[in-house]
Amino acid sequence: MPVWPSGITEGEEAGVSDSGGSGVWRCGRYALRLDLPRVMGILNVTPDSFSDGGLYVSDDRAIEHGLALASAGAAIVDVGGESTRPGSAGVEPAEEVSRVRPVTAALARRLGIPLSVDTRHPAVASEALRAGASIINDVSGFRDPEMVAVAADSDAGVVIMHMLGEPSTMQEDPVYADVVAEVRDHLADRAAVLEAAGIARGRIAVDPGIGFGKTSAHNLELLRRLPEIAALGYPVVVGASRKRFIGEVTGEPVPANRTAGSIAAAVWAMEHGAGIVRVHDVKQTVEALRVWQAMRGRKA
Ligand code: HH2
Repeated sequence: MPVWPSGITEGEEAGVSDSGGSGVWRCGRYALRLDLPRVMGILNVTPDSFSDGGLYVSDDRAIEHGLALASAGAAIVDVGGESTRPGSAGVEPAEEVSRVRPVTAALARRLGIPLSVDTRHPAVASEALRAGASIINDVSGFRDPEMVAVAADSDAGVVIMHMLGEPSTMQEDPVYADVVAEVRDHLADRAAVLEAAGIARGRIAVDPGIGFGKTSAHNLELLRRLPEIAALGYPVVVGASRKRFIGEVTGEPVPANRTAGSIAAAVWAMEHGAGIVRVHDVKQTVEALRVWQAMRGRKA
């Protein structure tokens, strides 16, 4: 049985009984140990995502790709039916449900790892949970009280991400006095709201929202000072994969060609307190993290 990087043996059947706060993230029927680096594989079932839009719009292709992400070592597969790239206008929740639900249901039947739903809409989150998802990944940080209610009514894990404004306008000259302090305080406030609504601390993860209302300098600062976000005590998710700041550093304009830069960011994030990295290139990232882990020993 593989010891790493699979999350497959770590559901309820593994008998993990931790109630949070000590390196375990509780997500529905799964308890994900975070003493090992975890990779969340991106499955965008959208026509317009910034790097892989249109590749997995048919259910069959999406399911096949989800299975491939898991066999490449993803501990979580993140299914998204709405692109939130800068300037995007959003989709109707009914359309988003029709993209996400069949793929989530099929993968939940076939995979023994948690699935997350990447959505800002309560109706989509609740349909995805019904279809078998175990995590709600909300890039708007559970701004909508209905979204908090959906999470509170479930036992799902939650990812609270920081975004300044809305995708349609978030890259129009974002300004912070201290980006890290503001993102950290915002995440702490949102986590307190979720805890007050009855969502146990052990179910909550936070994400600084790389690229969501941030310049390249902001993104680099957030990664440089990631330990300040990790000091909040929640598992930290980082999604830097193929994003524009990587292209700006390397000079690579095509998102799909930014794998090497993305891996550097993923390894840096793990070294500086992330527990989960959200990536497109799962196989390469898993291999890089294996080498990192072999040099470093267990994270603990
Ligand atoms: N980034 C994107 C989408 N969802 N979720 C979390 N938690 N963190 C992130 O950084 C994050 C996210 C944007 O990337 P992608 O899904 O590849 O693109 P698009 O929004 O165009 O579908």
